Order: sequence, then structure tokens, then C-alpha cells
Amino acid sequence: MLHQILKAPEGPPSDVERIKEKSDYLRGTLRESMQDRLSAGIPDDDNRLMKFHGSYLQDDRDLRNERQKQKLEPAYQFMLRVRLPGGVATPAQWLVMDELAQKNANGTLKLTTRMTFQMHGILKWNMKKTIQEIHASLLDTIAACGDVNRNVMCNPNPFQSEIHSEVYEWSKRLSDYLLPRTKAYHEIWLDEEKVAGTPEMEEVEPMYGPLYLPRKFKIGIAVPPSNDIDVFSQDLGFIAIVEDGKLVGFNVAIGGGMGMTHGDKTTYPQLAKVIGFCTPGQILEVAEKVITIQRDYGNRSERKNARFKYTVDRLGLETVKDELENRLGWRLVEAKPFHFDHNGDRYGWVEGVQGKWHFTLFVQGGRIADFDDYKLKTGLREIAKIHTGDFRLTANQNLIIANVSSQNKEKISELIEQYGLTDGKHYTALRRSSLACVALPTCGLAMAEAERYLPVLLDKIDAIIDENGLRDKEITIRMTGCPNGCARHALGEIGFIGKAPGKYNMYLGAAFDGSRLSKMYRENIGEEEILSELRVLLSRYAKERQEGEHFGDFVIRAGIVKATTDGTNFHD
Ligand code: SRM
Ligand code: SF4
Repeated sequence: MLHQILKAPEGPPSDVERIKEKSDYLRGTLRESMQDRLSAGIPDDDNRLMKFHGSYLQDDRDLRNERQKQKLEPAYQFMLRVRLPGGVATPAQWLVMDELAQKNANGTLKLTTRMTFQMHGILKWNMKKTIQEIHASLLDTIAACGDVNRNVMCNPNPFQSEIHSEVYEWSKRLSDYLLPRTKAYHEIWLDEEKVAGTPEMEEVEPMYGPLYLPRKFKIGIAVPPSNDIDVFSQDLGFIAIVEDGKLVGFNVAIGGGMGMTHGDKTTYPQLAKVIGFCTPGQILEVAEKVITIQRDYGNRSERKNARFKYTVDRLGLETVKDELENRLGWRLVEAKPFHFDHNGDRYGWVEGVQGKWHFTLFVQGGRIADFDDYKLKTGLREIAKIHTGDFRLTANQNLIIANVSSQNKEKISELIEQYGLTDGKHYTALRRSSLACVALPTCGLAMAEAERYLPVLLDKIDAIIDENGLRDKEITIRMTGCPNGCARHALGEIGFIGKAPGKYNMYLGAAFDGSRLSKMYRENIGEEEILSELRVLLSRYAKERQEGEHFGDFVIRAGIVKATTDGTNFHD
């Protein structure tokens, strides 16, 4: 048996391991801390556990210095993330999110890069009722964050084909199957009574165990030719294989991830590698066993090296595959051919199966708000009131008003027009292909702006794009406020990672279909240099590109950066 020779890395368990161990299955003293009125925050240990319940304690970083000067505690507030497999929400659920954002949060909704809702700025006293209202809308926030399997992604367009809808069902099943079993969430937020323990009833986490995973774990399912969910960035990716119009199964890819630490070569983004094929009926078992390998062999000492990608790189792909097959008791079939052609979204109206229509809206930075000259949030609320289909949040932070009946299409089109809701047609294709993580002011890890700054930078890049006649050229551009990679920067043809206020590392050369990582091009540069670099690069691209050549491929062919498919040389 292989697991006798495999070894988990040695070293004392990290602090988080200690917190999980004594938490009584994610309870800790969260209930008491949330009731405590002396501070708007909660202690660190409970905040660690809070993540498993879908929330983080944050503070408004725009106010941090001023409050410090006034000797006040930070402006504590909570971020809340919903579990929304495949990104699908009903109009009724949309209206609940819209209302909760208005009355309990900062008035806006963030559509995340993993296809769900986040609310920011919730005060401690409003957390419980917010979670209860989410629960009443038949959604929850369980395992939206924390060292467990996170929101399962899949192509958000189930009505594009019967296959899409079948794949979506698998993403839901995976999400439910891999949920933690503890009742902590129900007790703390929904006031369910703790069931007194006879030995048989004693709570156990059959899959996770009392320590849960060494780190977060992410699963996504792609439906070729669209790689919109960036399947190679997932800890565990499934690629739907269709033969004769039927879903025959999934190629299995393991060990992807985007995060790293500046200057630390033991950390790097990595692409998941395809190890075989399984049938739809085997997908839950494959996911479970992969997760248990990470549970048993992931690094519980160094959190920055604890993601599954490092476990795979440390043990070796073949060894992990053997271990998986050992645990399954059967072998994966050889992977089947597949082809991706993009990792972005397709905008505007498209007709799907069963005469239903879908409108993909461009949502800059995934932020749903009422801006001075753009009443996006109100417009969507009015649509939700009459919409009989559903909403689908995309992995590119956009929104599909989906499953619109022919009868309703005209009314919805009128509202789209009335509120000027845009499919981004009048923007450059570059802007439509942009992604930015939240960063400041809420993210505690941000070193630079992202969501608030990228649109401003894009205004200036757009001018260069126009000078070079590249308005319709789709080039993916992604910005993150730090190297954690929440906007999957390493898979953008142009990537920026925040280093310090106003300073970014610039990356180039990722593939348009999400199958190749980018590579460092310039370090620690500000806006002026970014623009002068792009002026040269984009003008060369305009003149020298070959027929149909994407920007990421061009910079490699032109020798501007070297191709990188292996994350371990990402820093070089
Ligand atoms: Fe992320 C941590 C926001 C997708 C890699 N991420 C965070 C935190 C919670 C900051 C923190 O730990 O204090 C951010 C909260 C900011 C805020 O104010 O809301 C945050 N991550 C986000 C979101 C909201 C970005 C967005 O603008 O959409 C995305 C929410 C996804 C969701 O709905 O579940 C988000 N994060 C991602 C992705 C992309 C993905 O999963 O497809 C990644 C890269 C893929 C990966 O995991 O490798 C990502 N986030 C991280 C990491 C780096 C993990 C690592 O491997 O080292 C951190 C830091 C950490 O875990 O310690 C992080
Ligand atoms: Fe925050 Fe960094 Fe993630 Fe951006 S990439 S949301 S700055 S953790």
C-alpha cells in the first residue's frame, strides 16, 4: 500500500491547526464572540473559524490611519460570501441579496471570480440576521471560505445545451457532497439546538476529520471549448467530455492554484495536470479521494506551502495518481482529447435550447452598485421582479440574465435599455476581457489597488488600443492587489500584481485559453511605465501579429517573454 511509504511533511502544526483542533468542529467561542458588545470585532481564533462559516472580519482600510490617530479600534466589519454552486441564483434570491446588501452591508454586491455573491461592510450585530435571511432564501454561506472544499464552479450557462445543464447538476452534487457535516453553522447562526451526544450520535467529519484540510480546496468543471472557469487553476478540475452529443465523463486535472508570495520561490502559481478520465457516476468518489489525499499529505506546518499543488509537486504527479487509484480501488481511464479556445465570457443575447434566451451583461470588477450615471443595481432589481428564468454569475465577474422566455424577452430588453445595462459592446474588447480582485479598501492583504484602479488604468490603455486599431481584439488583462491571485492574474495575457501603493509587477504571455501561465516582464512599475511598456508592446502586436494570433502567443513568439507552463519557474 502506497500510503505507508508516503509521508506528510514534518514540522510543528501551524497555529490554525491548533485552532481547528480545539474548536469542537468549528464552534470555538464564535457564538459568544458574536454576542459580545464590547468590540465590533472578534478574537483572532474565532476569526479563523469564521471563515468556514463563509465570512471574514475586515476593517475599512481607507479609515485605518484616521481611526488609529483617534485611538479608536479599526472600523471592523464583516465580509460574507455565499455558497452558490455553478453561480446560479433565482430572481427571488437575487432580490434577497439586493435587499440585504442595501440594509445590512455597504449597499453593493460583489460578483466574485468563483461565481458567487459577496457582501462587504456588515456590522457584527447584523451578521446573524443576514445569514438567517440568506438561509430563508434557500442559500447558505457554509464552506464559502476556510480549509474545506469551496464553491464549486462550472460553466454558468446551463441552458446553452442539455450537456451544460447536466454538468451544472454535477457541480451542485459535488458541492453538497463535500460539505462539512458539523452542525456548528446551524447552531451558531440558525439557533438549532445541539443534539446531546450518545456515542453513536457523536459528530464526526467522515471525510474531513476534526482538522479539516490543511488549506482551502477548489473544484471547477469546464465544458470545452469554453475554459471560462479556468480549469487549470483549480486544485481539482474536471473537463466535460462529450461524445455523440452525450456527456460520457470528465477528464480529471489536479494540482492547480494561483497564489504565491513575492520573492519566495517555494511559492508559485501552478497549472493543474490532466491525469485521466472518469465517468459522471465516478466524479463524487474521485473528488472525495483526492481530497482525502490532500487531507493526509498536505503540509499542516507551513500554510504558505499547504495547497494541494505543493502536495502534488512534492510527492510527484504519478505517485499522487497511484495513491488516488489505490484509494479508489480502480484505475482512471486514459484522458480523452479536448480543446479549449478561450477563458472569457461571451456577451449580449444568445439563444439557448428550449427557445430560451440569455443576456450576458458586462459588470466591471463584478461590482453591482448604483453609480452616478449608471443605475446597475436598480436596473437588475427591476429585471429580477419580472424575470421568470434565473441569474448566472460568471467566473469573469459578469452576469447572465438567463433562461428568458421569448414572451419575456421584449420586456427584459426594454429594462436593459431603460437602465442602459451594457453588454460592453461600446467598450474595447480589452476592457470586456478584464478582471480585478477586490483589494482595497476591504481586503486585509492588499498591497495595492485593483478593482478601484483597473478601470482608471483601462481608460488610458484604451487610448493606446485605439491608436493601434485594436478595439475589437480580445486580450485578457487581470489585476490583483497582491500575489494571492484572486483574479487569476497568472492566466491573464497581461497581468498586474500589486507590490506597493501604485506599484505593480507586470506579467505577460499567458494563453488566451487558460492553458499557459504568464511570466514576469517588469517589476515594481507605476502607471507611467506601465503605459509606456504597453504603448510599445501593443503597437508591435498591431504591426507584427500573425493572422488570428493572440497577444499572449505573440509576446512569446516575438521573444518578449519565455513560455511558462510550469509554475516553479514563474519567478525567473
Ligand atoms: Fe481570494 C484570500 C477575495 C478568488 C486566492 N481572497 C482572499 C481574501 C479572503 C483575503 C483574506 O484572506 O483576508 C479576499 C477577500 C477580499 C474582500 O475584501 O472581499 C479574497 N478571492 C477573493 C474574491 C472575492 C476576489 C474577487 O474579486 O472576486 C474571490 C472570491 C472567490 C469565491 O467566491 O470563493 C477570490 N482567491 C480567489 C481565486 C480565484 C479562484 O479561486 O478561481 C484565487 C486563486 C486560485 C487559488 O486559490 O489558487 C484566490 N485568496 C487567494 C489566496 C491565495 C491562496 C494560496 O494558495 O496561497 C488568498 C490568501 C490566503 O488564502 O491566505 C486569498
Ligand atoms: Fe486581496 Fe490579494 Fe485577493 Fe486581491 S489578490 S482580493 S488583494 S488577497
